[in-house]
Amino acid sequence: MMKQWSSRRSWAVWLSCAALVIGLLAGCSDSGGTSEQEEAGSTAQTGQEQGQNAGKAESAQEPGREADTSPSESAQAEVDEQPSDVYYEIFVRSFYDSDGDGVGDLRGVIEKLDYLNDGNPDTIDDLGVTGIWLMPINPSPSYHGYDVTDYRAIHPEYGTLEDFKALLAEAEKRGIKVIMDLVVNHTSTEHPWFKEAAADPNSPTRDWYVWAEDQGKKPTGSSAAGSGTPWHELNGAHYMGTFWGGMPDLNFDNPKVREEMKDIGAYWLEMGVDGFRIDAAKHIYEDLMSDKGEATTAKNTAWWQEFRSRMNEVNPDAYIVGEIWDNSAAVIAPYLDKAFDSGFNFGLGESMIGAVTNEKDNNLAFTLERTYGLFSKVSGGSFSDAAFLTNHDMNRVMTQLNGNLDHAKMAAGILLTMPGNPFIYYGEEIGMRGAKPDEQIREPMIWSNTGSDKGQTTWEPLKHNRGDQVEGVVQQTDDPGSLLSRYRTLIAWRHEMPALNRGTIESFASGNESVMAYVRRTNDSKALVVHNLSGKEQRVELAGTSGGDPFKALAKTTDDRAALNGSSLTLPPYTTAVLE
Ligand SMILES: [Ca+2]
Ligand SMILES: [Ca+2]
Ligand SMILES: [Ca+2]
Repeated sequence: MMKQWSSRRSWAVWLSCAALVIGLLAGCSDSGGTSEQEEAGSTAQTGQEQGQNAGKAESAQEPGREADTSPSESAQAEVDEQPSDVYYEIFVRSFYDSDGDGVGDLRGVIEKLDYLNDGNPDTIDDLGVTGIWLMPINPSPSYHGYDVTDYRAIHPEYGTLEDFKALLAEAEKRGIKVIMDLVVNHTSTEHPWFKEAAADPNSPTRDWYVWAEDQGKKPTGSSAAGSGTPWHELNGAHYMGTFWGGMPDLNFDNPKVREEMKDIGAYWLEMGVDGFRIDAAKHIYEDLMSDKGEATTAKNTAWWQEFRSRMNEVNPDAYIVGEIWDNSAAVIAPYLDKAFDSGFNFGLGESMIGAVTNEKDNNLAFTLERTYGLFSKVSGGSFSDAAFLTNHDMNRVMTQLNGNLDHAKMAAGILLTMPGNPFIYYGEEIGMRGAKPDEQIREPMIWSNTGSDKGQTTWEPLKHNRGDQVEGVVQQTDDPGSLLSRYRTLIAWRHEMPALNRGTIESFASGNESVMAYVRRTNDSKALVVHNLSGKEQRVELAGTSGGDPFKALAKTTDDRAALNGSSLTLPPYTTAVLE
């Protein structure tokens, strides 16, 4: 994935980058380090931080409203395309149960692959995703799995290595890539490495962890992940656990830890895994609040470059996406330099939800255009963005939207016309709801409201997704007006239009604040995406607003009443359309 794009840079983009870096760095003041204690069992993080960040993100974008100063206008010959897949994030425990114990498992995922993508481009009753991200599947004492006890095995409740290999094979048949969560910042306290280390200060794995007394450090300071004190007392000593006492941080200054983690990555790639979602990527060395800064980032990225380099020996096309929980592009950027293909774009998620909630354009394309200029430069043209509305650590988007189906459809419309790899959190496509605590944003996938599906998982009682709160897959599947149908339609557009699939993005001034518009452009095609975010019919006058060739045809629309008369585009309420 990295090769063919690597040297494609235009001079215009290069020249604009110096200014971009300065501008983006200026906007990167505080990075929400408190957002990340989820698997620590903390329920402290609520919509508050997200709300604050959303405001920040929007105001940062305002300057773009006036003038379309697209750097690509003068350099359309070469754009940095972003090869893309649509990924679907699966919490295996909640997805589908193959053996009747109420707990989702890998055989259950296999049974539902046809729902995700049946491998037949002619059928349209499947979602059409081309990648899945499995949340942790290794053995763990916790229901969520983010504290691992064996990095080379499968959680017994989820199945066996043979089941996993079968899943890889069945997914490949259907053109679905499989990436898995890799949680290496910390292990479980139940991991044999840690049990030995804690029991005996002279054990071979003692130095695999960070002990204050051994390293001559004072067990003071506060966690960079916002979980209070990161030091936890055990057998007369204190170990580092940035997220939670049950998750002791590994010591990446120990070469044996580095070798072990590279071996583990290689092990899964050799088995056929297509890549990794890297948990807590910036916390490898950012343990304490006082660690934050460029020197720590440099140590983090040096480690991830070393990891990447080893993965390239097994599969240079492996896709690696990092969880670097920060809204600032300047914080993400260093990780795209020969380390990760993508960093999840947390700020974009908030911008998308903000725009549909307020029914107003916030010109997020303006920010992306500049962000991508920076990412393109630092990655040598090899990055792809990773857009998402929400993930397993956030209140579900339908809950954030107060159950507004029109808004949910518009959010999907923006997400699935973004550059790079959009990620869908399981159940988002049917409007599943959920709010913290964490178990309640990870409730069982709703296959049918009648409870008639034998594979329905039941490990967690439904608080937000009962039959009177959300319609199941079976209830939505044949309804052209359902949210599920909208997701299918939008993903199908991506498969049909190269500009939507791998184009870059340029802001487009629609002259109408209820309309969000942007151009997606590849080196030989382009498309204009237009969203009417409001509940009223809107018009956009295209004449004089676009550089280069005008857009002449309505290629796609979610509402047949949309019309292009000459250069005048009319969009019914809550409509997404694409022009060529
Ligand atoms: Ca099961
Ligand atoms: Ca199909
Ligand atoms: Ca760490």
